[in-house]
Amino acid sequence: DGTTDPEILRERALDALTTARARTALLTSCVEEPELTAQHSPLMSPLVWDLAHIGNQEELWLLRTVAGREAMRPEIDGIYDAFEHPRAARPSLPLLPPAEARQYAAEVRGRALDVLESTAFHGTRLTEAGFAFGMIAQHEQQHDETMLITHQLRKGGAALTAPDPEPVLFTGPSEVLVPGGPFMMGTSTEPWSLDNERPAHRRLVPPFHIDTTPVTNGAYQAFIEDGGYDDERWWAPEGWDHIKAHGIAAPLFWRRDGGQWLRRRFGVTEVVPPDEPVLHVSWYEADAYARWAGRRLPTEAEWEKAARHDPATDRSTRYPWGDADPAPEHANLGQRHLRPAPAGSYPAGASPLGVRQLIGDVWEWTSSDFLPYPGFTAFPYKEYSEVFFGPEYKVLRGGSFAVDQVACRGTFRNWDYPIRRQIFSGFRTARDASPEIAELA
Ligand code: AVJ
Ligand code: FE
Repeated sequence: DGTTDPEILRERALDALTTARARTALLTSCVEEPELTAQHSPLMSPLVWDLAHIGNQEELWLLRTVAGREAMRPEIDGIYDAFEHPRAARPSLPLLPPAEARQYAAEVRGRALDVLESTAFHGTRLTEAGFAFGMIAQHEQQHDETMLITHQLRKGGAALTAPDPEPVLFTGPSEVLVPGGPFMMGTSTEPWSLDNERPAHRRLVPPFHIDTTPVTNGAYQAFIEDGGYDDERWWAPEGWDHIKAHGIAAPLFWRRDGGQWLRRRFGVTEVVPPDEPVLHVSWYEADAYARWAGRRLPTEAEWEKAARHDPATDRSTRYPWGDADPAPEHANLGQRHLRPAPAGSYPAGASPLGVRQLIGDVWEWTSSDFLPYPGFTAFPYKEYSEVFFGPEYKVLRGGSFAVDQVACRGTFRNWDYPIRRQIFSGFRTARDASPEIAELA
């Protein structure tokens, strides 16, 4: 769990880097070479760009910054700088071909492991508790999730397979009351937390109800069947304009076939499973569904309070189930499955109040803009979080089945444009507690 022992953290850094590289290798070896350099969607980079970018970031931070080494190939830096070239323009760059990209990333890794051996885990903020190594493992895992999105967008048959999660029979209440009051949001102690998660600070959250599980495909279908996509009342004005301009009338990858909904999932077409959390919806769709249901999206603070605050101890824990690192019985993480688990799964991962699947399965849209916490300082670079703060981005929480545990915790923040839906996004809904209930809470 949240250890600060440098030797344990060094072991953990080695393990996190190795786990990330095995996943990168899988995602870039399960398709033929031409598919690595192809553009599967203008929304995404070619897979071979992600591969060399992973190596380039690792070189930049672990070799050049931590160890003070010279650039290995200074001429390629510009190609792999995410801010120099938008994704749609990346296929036409002089990218390293697959074999060279692999070789470059492997060479960087070999040297980075030497640096890991010889670096003290204290002294500078960058190396304190092995932060830079944890940051780079998280960066690689984030791009592995990005590459998995590219796999989902690619045409053609299945390239990846994974066992399905177990079915579940869930009979609990549909929502949970979270009592009002302050809680500690964010963290100042989690060693590998990223700048936007810091610092820990008190937040007052009025009492509210929140769904016990994410919203399911079945529930979302009821919104569609009720004409939800044709009723302007439910939609934020920009969302309404967007769905009408683009002919959006169902989650991405869904197609109606007679009386049923089908979806494409990693190269396979299947009937949409009604009890699974809905996936590939935009913030606008989540927001509209919630309004139709007489509810709303939770704020980011509500989500984190539901996920971390233990009313019995008045402490904020690292995860809904406590401070222990995630295990397979807690949450659907790490691409173990290629889909969310049915709503109500993972009772061992529930919060003290009984909220399930806050971690893993689907990224959950919140109503909140991506903003800095009071006392935020950009670290180690402004382009990770700071340049994205503002009202254009909405916060997503909790991670999806495609997120590795090194890049997932109760404080972890993700963000995207409200129109985005190729990401592994779903949501749950909330409502204010009525005044009488608020009194009791
Ligand atoms: C935090 C997922 C929004 O993929 O754009 C990767 C993570 N930052 N490389 C992204 C990231 C730099 C980032 N998100
Ligand atoms: Fe990156």
